[in-house]
Amino acid sequence: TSLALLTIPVAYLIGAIPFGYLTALWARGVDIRTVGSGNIGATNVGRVLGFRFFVIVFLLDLAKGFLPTYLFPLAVARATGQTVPQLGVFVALATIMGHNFPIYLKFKGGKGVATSLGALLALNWVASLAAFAGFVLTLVVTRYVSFSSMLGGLVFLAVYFVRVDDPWNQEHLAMSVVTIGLFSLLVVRHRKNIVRIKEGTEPKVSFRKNRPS
Ligand code: NKO
Repeated sequence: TSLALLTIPVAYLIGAIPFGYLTALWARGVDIRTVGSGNIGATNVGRVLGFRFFVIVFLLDLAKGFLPTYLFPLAVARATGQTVPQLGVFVALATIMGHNFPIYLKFKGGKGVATSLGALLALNWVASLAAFAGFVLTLVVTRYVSFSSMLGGLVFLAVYFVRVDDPWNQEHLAMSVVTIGLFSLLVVRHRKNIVRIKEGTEPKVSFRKNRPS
């Protein structure tokens, strides 16, 4: 179990790697926290540096959630010959806490959208793919990334709870509680976006090339 316990701080430190901040700094020398929405996520990096940087940061932030959540429980099982129940759920949570509250950036991090999707993909790919589909559809209709992210989270929650047999039994309790907690965190992290959407000042994305806003 000591090896299992060690995976949690390691997952936090991996999740805390601010790929959006680093990409903007290395590619253009800009501190992404001072431009656009000020967020270190893929959306803001794409907003400031261009769409291909959205893709790069999205995939890196997704990977830092997915890889630890997928690999650490397997590695622990291999090394010790025992499976630790629900270890993946806690590794997932640790990577997302790392992204949202990174030690390297004085604990001021992102909103946890891409990292949550990556981590949850390793735990429940069906609900995760549904969430991503919900995100894309909502984005096409509303053109608000923030609103689409929250709706994606809601789709994850809905699909997870519809498909699980008993969410409160031993086997699923951790996942059920963490899923609700992550969705709540996702909404809280978007509170400024929610205010802007109500005020009508939240920027929309454009799907056309060479067009402002
Ligand atoms: O700069 O405040 P901003 O406008 O950048 O950014 C708002 C945005 C922040 O998030 C990002 C990451 C974008 C990733 C896009 C793919 C998202 C797929 C959605 C699935 C959501 C699953 C979450 C499950 C939680 C329970 O929002």
